[in-house]
Amino acid sequence: MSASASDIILHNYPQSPVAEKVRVALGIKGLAWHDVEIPRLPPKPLLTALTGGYRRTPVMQIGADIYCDSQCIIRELERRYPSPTFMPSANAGLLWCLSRWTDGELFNLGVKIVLGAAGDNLPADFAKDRGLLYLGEDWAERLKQANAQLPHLVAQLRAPLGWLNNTLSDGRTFLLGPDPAAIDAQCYHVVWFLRGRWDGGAPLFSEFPHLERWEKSVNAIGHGRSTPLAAEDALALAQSSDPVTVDPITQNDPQGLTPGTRVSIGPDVDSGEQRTEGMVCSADADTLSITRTTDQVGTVCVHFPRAGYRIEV
Ligand SMILES: N[C@@H](CCC(=O)N[C@@H](CS)C(=O)NCC(=O)O)C(=O)O
Repeated sequence: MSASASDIILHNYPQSPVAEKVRVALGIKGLAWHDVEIPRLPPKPLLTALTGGYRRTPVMQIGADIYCDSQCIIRELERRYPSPTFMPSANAGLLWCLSRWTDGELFNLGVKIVLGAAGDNLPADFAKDRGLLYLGEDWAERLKQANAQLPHLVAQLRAPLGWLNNTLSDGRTFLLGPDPAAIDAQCYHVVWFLRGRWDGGAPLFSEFPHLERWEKSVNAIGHGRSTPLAAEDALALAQSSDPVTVDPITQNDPQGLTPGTRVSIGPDVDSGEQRTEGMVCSADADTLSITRTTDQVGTVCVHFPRAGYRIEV
């Protein structure tokens, strides 16, 4: 199955909770997309050829535009496909603020519980890779702590689960009412992850009947319509496409970025991840877009969120 330059391609793997967030988001909008399955562990040469180094999951590609991070992906999906909206609410700004918590602290708590509960049962290469990404340099020590402090971590999770359950207790189908929103996908991915990968998930969630009903409603949204695509075909498509024009840079950039500035960017954590280098074509408060040219993929424009990412000039 081949793809065209305006098609959505998601580089992901089935077990990834952050990819599940985006798959549900694609379901909310009822979109068709191509599914490129990537490895769970580096090296991921066919992915990093497109991103310039960023190795996390998922990444969205549309022609020669590469969108890194679910925050950036959800924003771009809303821009290109505004209806039905991800924000059926007058409080879109507040919902973006809330998503910093779901995607940050709540997701990290889920990861600590899953890794901590698995303890010594994790394959060594997986433990080292994910340990560095989510727990930092001293991950081995922190993994032991997470294992020893599991009841404490569960207590941290139980409180917000109760808040969500209370919100849903008036019988609403989704968190904001009758229509699903980005915040449903952003909360759901953590619940999906914990239920699927932690023995304690099902017993804990059974305390929260409204949350479980909501989980079923989100699950029933589905993932839109996906068809498999070979990674090589996605690369060839990038090579034969041109990036879309993005609005030029706005004023007052706190880091003094202007079109043409050479920068590197990566997640703002000490995880030793390879950073992506390129030339700024646009930077506003939400998004940095940089261009890169290589023989393998031609010229691509790689888009990152500003929130949660560190840019170095
Ligand atoms: N802030 C990123 C987080 C992405 C993330 O950490 N994804 C996990 C998978 S759920 C990951 O990349 N794990 C390592 C990997 O897939 O190589 C986002 O929202 O997209």
